[in-house]
Amino acid sequence: MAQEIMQVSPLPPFMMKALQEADFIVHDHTHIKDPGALSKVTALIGTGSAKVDKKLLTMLPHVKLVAICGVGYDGVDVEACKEKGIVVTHTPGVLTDDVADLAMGLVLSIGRRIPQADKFVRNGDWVDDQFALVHKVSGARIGIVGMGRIGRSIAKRAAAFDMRISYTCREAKTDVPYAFHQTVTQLAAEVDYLVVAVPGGDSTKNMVGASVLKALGNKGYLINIARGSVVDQPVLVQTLKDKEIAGAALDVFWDEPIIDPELRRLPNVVLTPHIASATVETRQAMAALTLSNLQAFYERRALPTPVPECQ
Ligand code: 8YV
Repeated sequence: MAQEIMQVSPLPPFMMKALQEADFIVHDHTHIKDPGALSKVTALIGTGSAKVDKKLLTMLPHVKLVAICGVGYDGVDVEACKEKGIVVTHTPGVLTDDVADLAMGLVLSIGRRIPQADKFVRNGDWVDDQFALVHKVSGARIGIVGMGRIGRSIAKRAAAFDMRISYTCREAKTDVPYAFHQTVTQLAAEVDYLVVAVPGGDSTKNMVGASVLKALGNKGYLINIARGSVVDQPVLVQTLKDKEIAGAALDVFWDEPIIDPELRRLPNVVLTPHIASATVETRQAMAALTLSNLQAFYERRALPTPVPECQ
C-alpha cells in the first residue's frame, strides 16, 4: 500500500522523483489539496530549513517520522516529537566534504579577496590600477568553532594549507592535535580566521556576538557555514560597517533568502546562498539517505541515521 507523506519544505525534483518511484504519495504542506490527507500522513519530509513545530504536529495525529534531508535539524522541535513518539532522522556524513570544501573556499575568497578581484577585472579597473595586496592565507591562524565531523574536515583541509589550527567546543577532544580554547571569545582573540561549524538552535543562538567579534579584531575574518542564527547578524553588520573586523564570508543568514540590504552593500563581505552541500553528488547522496530512512521506517527496520536525541 502506498504510504502518504508530507513535504514541509521545497524538495529538489530528483528527490520527488525518487519518492514517487518508491511509491510514496507526497502531499505539499503549503498546498494541501485534500483536507482529509492530514489524517493519512504518517511521515514528514523536509530539508535542513524545514520548520516542524508543535502546532504542525498537532494537525497531523498519525505522523511517526520526521525525515530531514540535511544534517541540521534546528527547525524541528525534537522534544515535541519525542513526547509524541515521533522519530527524527537526518543525513550526517554524506555532506561533510562539501561543507568543509566551501568553508575553505570562503576562507580563500575573503582572505585573497577573489570575488573583489574578479569584479576589478570585469570592471576594467586593471587598465589603470593595481589590485591592492592582501595577506597570506597559507600559514595563517584558523580557529574552528565546533569539532564535530565538519569541524574536523575543515581542520584537515586547513592543515594542507599549513594553517595553525585551534578550536573550541563543549569539551577538549582527546583525539585531535589542535590547540583547544575554552570559549569562542578566547579562540577569536588568537586567530586570523574564525570558522563557525556548530549546529544551530537555542544552545548556539547568537554565540558569535559583540565580544567575540571584538576579540577577532580588525585583522580577523569571520566565516559561517553553519546556521545564520549562530551569529548576531545586526551586531556583525555594524562591526563590519565600523571595520572592527576585516571581513566576513557567509553562506548562512538570518531570514534566508531575504538578506539585509546593508549586508549586501558592504565591500568587505563574501556572500553565498546557502550552498555548502549544493553539489549534484552530495544532494543525491542526501536524498538517497533520506529515502533509506523513510523505507526503513515503513519496513520496520532499524533507521540508518536517527538524530542523536532519538538514538
Ligand atoms: C541544506 C543544510 O540546507 O544539511 C544542512 O543542514 O543546511 C543544507 O545541506 C539543505 O538541508 C539541503 O537539502
